[in-house]
Amino acid sequence: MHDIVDLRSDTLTTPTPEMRAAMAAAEVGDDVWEEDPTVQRLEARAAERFGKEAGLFVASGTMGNQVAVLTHTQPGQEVICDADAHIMSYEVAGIARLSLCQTRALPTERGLPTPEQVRAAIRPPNIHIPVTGLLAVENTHNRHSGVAFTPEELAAVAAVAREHGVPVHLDGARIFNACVALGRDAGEYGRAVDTVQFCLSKGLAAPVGSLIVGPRAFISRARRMRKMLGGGMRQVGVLAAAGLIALEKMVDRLADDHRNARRLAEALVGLPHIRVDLSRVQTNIVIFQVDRTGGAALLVEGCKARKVKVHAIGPTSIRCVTHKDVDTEDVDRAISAIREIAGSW
Ligand code: TLP
Repeated sequence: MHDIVDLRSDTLTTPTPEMRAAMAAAEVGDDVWEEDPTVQRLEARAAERFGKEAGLFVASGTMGNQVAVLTHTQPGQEVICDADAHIMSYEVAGIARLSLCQTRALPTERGLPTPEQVRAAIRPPNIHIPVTGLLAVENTHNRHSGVAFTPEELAAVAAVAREHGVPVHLDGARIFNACVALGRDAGEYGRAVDTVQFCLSKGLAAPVGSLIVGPRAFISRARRMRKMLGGGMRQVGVLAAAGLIALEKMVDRLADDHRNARRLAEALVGLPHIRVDLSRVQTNIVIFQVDRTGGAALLVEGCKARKVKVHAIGPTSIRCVTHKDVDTEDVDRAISAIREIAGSW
């Protein structure tokens, strides 16, 4: 039990004592010179996990996604993604500003375009229109309450892109949540797409860092893009050491977060003014609607007064994310708080 129950994001997780000890003991070198053994170990392990040739350690999920887009595309091209994709909605228009590409946002039911949608969105050769440069998919899907797609679902959309010579990037910020929820291996997701970005600093609890994995030649070009963005870090083995523990030891416990999210979502069903779609709550994210004008802000305030932090992602939408620093008692406190507030309206 914690004094404050913080459900705003799994980015709030703090490093474990084992991570801190590993950070203190890490063997380091200058990583721009590719001489940091701990970073090299992390990059190799990450690549291996996804069945890819090489990996690149980057500062954040946003940097990983944007470096991937920069590396995959040419200026003036178009990037296809779901209309609620993080890569388009929450990355400060990086695709437009850094890669000089436009996005083709497809409205979807659950966050993954269908193969037919992708087929219709890929541009035919024509002097007037942009060239499709990339298909970006997201798993699990943040804005769709953490829904998890199977490798087969990703492979089906990727196949259409590949038919047209369009590469596929997976924003797998929470791909290990999908692996745990569906009992699938990271390698199966790696096979479905060309490149993957995944985060160490969300549910896996490392303090910093993400990886891009993909073909060796792609990763070499991505390394230059990372340098251009100022992401060439030096004795960064101190961070990679925590990342290795995240990757090796923190994946299986994500099942606890999923159980807690489900517990929360199920308790919300039937509360006055609250609507939740249980079919979407497969991992550690619970998004629910508050049927009252300005309801999200009121709920955030009410919860805060009860030492529970939740996040408004729209005027009537709330997101709660479970993680290692939220236990079952904490979840029950959040449930009581929401029940009390909604019941008083
Ligand atoms: N998401 C954050 C916020 O940016 C919204 C959060 O609290 O969930 N892809 C996905 C699917 C993400 O959810 C996030 C972070 C990122 C990429 C970016 O990762 P960071 O925050 O490390 O840049």
